[in-house]
Order: sequence, then structure tokens, then C-alpha cells
Amino acid sequence: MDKTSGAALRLVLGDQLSPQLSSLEGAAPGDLILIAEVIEEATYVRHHKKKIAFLFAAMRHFAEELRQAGHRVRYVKLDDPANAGSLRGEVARALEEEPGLARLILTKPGEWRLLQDMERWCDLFSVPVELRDDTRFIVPLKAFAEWAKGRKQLRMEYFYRDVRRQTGLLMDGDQPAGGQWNYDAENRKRLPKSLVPPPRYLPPADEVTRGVIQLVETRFPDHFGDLEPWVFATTREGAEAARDHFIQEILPGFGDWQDAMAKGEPWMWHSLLSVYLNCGLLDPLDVCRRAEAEWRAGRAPLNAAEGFIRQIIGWREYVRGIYWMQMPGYAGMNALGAHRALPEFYWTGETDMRCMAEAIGQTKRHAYAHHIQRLMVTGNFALLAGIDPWAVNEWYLLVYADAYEWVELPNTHGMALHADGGLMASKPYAASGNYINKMSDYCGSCAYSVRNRTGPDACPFNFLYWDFMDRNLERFRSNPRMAIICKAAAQIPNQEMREMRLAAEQFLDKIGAVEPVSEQIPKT
Ligand code: FAD
Ligand code: DLZ
Ligand code: SF4
Repeated sequence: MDKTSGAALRLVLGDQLSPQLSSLEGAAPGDLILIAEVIEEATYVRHHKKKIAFLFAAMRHFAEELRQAGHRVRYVKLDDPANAGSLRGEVARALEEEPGLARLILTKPGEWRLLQDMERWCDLFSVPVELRDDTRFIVPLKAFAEWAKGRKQLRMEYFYRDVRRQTGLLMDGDQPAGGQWNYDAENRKRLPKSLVPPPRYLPPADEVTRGVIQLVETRFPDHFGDLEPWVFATTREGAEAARDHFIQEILPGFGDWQDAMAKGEPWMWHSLLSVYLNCGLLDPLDVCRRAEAEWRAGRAPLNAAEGFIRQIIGWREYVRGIYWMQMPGYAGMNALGAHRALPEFYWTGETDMRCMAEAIGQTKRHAYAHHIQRLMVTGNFALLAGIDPWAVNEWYLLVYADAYEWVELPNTHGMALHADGGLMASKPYAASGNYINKMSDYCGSCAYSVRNRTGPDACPFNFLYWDFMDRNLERFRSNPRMAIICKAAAQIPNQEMREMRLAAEQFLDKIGAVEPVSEQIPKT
């Protein structure tokens, strides 16, 4: 059958809400665009209530945006009595119920499990299926594979420099603006007590969003997280307003305080834009060009613009390249042999470790935590405690409103847990309580003492850190970047090391981080 003519059914997924989406290219008046709220996508992991509500509301608004632009849209709500429950089922129903559709056009999804499914659709349906690349990223996957070919190490920094050259972002001719590629060293300041993060633009829920919040409360009462207070825009206009507010008001401080954490301050100077970038309400290159323009106009310092742009054209593109190059094997990697269960407090936030209570508490409230909280607090704890990567991966995928496997998995397996054996990070991001104390004001109001690594009030991050080093000493010894810390571990007196090992074991037992868990975790 001819794949290129006849009226087309064009599917748009919840994280594909972009008018420039490849499956919408060439849409003609007889075509039908399908957007469907389905239980399978909401429950393949039990997503945070706010994530589901955000996405359903954004999908409903996008359907309206397409209608306003003159497209014919079939929007299926979750509570439609005929809802088939899955994307495949909804495509089948549309092809059956809507006359004259001669072909199906899709954009590749952001998760391996769904791509696997879609690749089988050409055998399932009687019309030809065209599966198009997702072109909303700066670096096509083929170009990433080319870049990676023959390299022993896939270091983000070199990839990032190539993307700077390719896009011309922050370039003066063929040289990096300001003479340096990277201003990371200037981005690690601790927040002074006198400095308070700026107020945020947190849009109230509109009528469509209110309706969806009620639906989610009724249909997913047992899912993790709070629906109120509402913090996300759900229209393109709203996302653009959030972007402009960030760039004009917040970006100047982004560089300096990028790694800082403070009690009761979930946002700091972060952009809160991942949620919009990842579902297609904002375009990554456009956001970066605006940040660059702010620096060129003298309204934001270079370390802020560079730091922000690096996260998007560097890290974001890089982790996507890693994901698609390494899947499906990547998800099953467990290089450090971690098999403990995820402690219950990851779901409740009820722990006397102040840093963990803050990070998990705001995750529950807002479906958001910033990078250092994800990496150096909850991620670091899971690494040190030896929690099974499957359990940790599932947690990160469901608790954050910006989480889709292409971006969540490399960050969790690769960056936080070192489960890929060092493919992404040349050494584990393991740290004792010292790091958290340096970058936050959490320790001052904690039940534990960050200064102690043994004794009744010793900070768990301290004895867990040295226990982790001790357990992995042989493995890390051959890594030159770990030489100093391995030497320090080896010099700890035997009696003290024994005490820390025992403290770690007792603490992990007490919090229910028991071994082993692998068999209980459903594999995607
Ligand atoms: P900002 O700090 O303002 O950064 C600007 C933008 O840069 C972000 O919006 C995001 O698009 C991009 N960015 C920054 N760091 C990264 C990174 N490491 N990887 C990819 N993009 C990045 N990010 C997600 O978008 N989805 C996830 O599911 C996700 N899971 C993570 C899990 C772990 C264990 C870790 C350590 C990090 C994870 N990240 C994830 C990366 C990062 O934490 C979030 O992108 C960031 O916190 C989003 O908040 P923001 O928009 O305020 O970011
Ligand atoms: C995350 C999500 C949720 C909760 N619900 C839907 C949905 O009902 N319909 C839909 O098309 N997409 C949804 N999504 C996003 C998908 O899970 C996402 O497109 C895939 O995981 C691929 O990235
Ligand atoms: Fe976290 Fe330890 Fe500091 Fe408490 S003392 S906040 S557990 S790092």
C-alpha cells in the first residue's frame, strides 16, 4: 500500500506537545490528529499525581491549540466510557471508527518500551505505519552515534564543545565566549545566610487544569504526591511566561548558586523549565538563544548563561544520546551489585535525616527537586546504601513531573548510581555528609551530627560513605580519580572501620533497606 498518500491518522503523545512535531509535518485538512489519555501510560509506573494532572491538562490545551490552527483533532479523555486503555487500543479504535483513514503517522517515543511496541504496529494494523524520528532535539541520534564511534570514553564536556561549535551558541568566531568553555568552577558557591532566593512565577491552575486535578484525585487516589499547591503552567503561553520570567529575573543568579541547597527553598535559582522542555511546550534551542541574548545584552553574567546553556545543549542532549545508544541493555546494568530495597521514607519523607526529609518532602509536594538534591542527596544516599538500581530507577521515573526514561535512566543509572560501571561518569558521585553541609544549611537542624562518623549521633551519610568505600575499595583502586580517597579509606584504623561497618548495617536494617530485592522489581 502507498505509504505517502491518503488521509492520515497522526498520533501525538503526552510528551509530544509541539506544533513542529515530525508526525504533524505535512498535515492536510482530511487528516485526523489523535491525542489520548490512557490508563496504561498513567500506571506503567504509578506516576506522581501532579505529573499526571500536568500532562493531561497540557494535552487538553494542546488539542485546543491544534483545533484553533485548523486541524481536525480526536481527543480521548480518560473517563470516556469507550476509552480502550492503551495507546495501541486507541489507535485501533480511531482507525475503526473514523472513515477514510489510509495511513498512520507517528513520531518515535521517548521510551524504549513504547518504541518496541510501536515497531510492531505495522503488523497489527491494516494501514501502512510511518514512524518518524523525533526532530525536536539539537543533535540527531545518528550524529550522536557518529560522535561516540571509536571513543574510549564518552565525556560530556567534549560533546558539549562540539554542540557549541555546531550551534554557534556562546561562540566568538571559533573561540568560546570569554575564552573558556566551562565556568563550572564558579558555580559551586554556598548560599550566604543573608541571601534569599527570588520569588517565583507559579501560575495558578486554570479551569481545564482544575477539572483534571479532580479527575486525578478521583482516579489515582493511591498514587504518590500532592496535587496542591499547583505550580505548573499547562499552556504554551504559560510555559513561555515561565521561561521569560526565569530568563529576566532568575538567570543572573543561576551560575553562582547552581549547586546550593537551603531549607524550605525548593526552587533556588533553578529554571523549573525541564517539565515544559520535556513535553514539548518549550523548544530547547530557543530557550538557549534567549539565555545567550541576555548575556550579550549585559543583563546576565557569563557563568550563568554558560552554566544554563551547558545543561541543555550539553547534558540534556548527551543523556538522550547515551540512552538510545545503550538501550535495552543499559536498564539492566548493576555494576556495583546493589540489591537492597528502597526504604519506606522515600515515599513518605518521614526521616530524621534533614537533607532527605527536605528533598523527598518537596518531591512529594511539587513533583520537583533540583539537580543537586536528586544527585547528591537522594541519589547519593541510594548509591551509598546499595539500593537496587531497578527500585531507584522506578522511583525517579514516577516522582518527577519531568521524568521520561530517555532522560531519567542515564541520570539515575549512570550519574547517581554508577550502575553503568563508569560509562557516563569517570567516578561515582559518592559523598559524605561534609558535601551536604558545605552546600546547604540542612545539617544545623538535623537530628544527626555531620561532624561525627561514629557514635550514637553520627551522620548516616558519613558511616555509609566509608562503608561504601570499604566495600568497593578493590574496584575503585584502579581508578586514578579515586586514588586519594582510596588511600584515605585504607588509613582508617581497623576498629573505627569496624564500627562504621556495623553502624551502616544496623542503620540499613532499621530503615528496612533489606537485601535482596531484584526479584521483586518488575522489569519494564
Ligand atoms: P535547571 O537546573 O534550571 O537546568 C536547566 C535545564 O537543563 C533543565 O530544565 C533540563 O532541561 C536541563 N538539565 C539540567 N541537568 C540535566 C541533566 N543532568 N540531564 C538532562 N537535562 C538536564 N531531568 C529531567 O529532565 N528528567 C528526569 O527525569 C531527570 N531525572 C534525574 C534523575 C537523577 C538521579 C538526576 C541526578 C538528575 C535527573 N535529571 C532529570 C536532571 C536534572 O536534575 C533536571 O533536569 C533538573 O533538576 C530540572 O530542573 P530545572 O528545570 O529547574 O533545571
Ligand atoms: C506520562 C504519560 C501519562 C501519565 N499519560 C499519558 C497518556 O495518557 N497519553 C499519552 O499519550 N502519554 C502519556 N504520558 C506520556 C507517555 O508515557 C510518553 O509519551 C512515553 O513514556 C514516551 O516518552
Ligand atoms: Fe543530612 Fe547528615 Fe547533614 Fe543530617 S547531618 S542533614 S543526615 S548530611
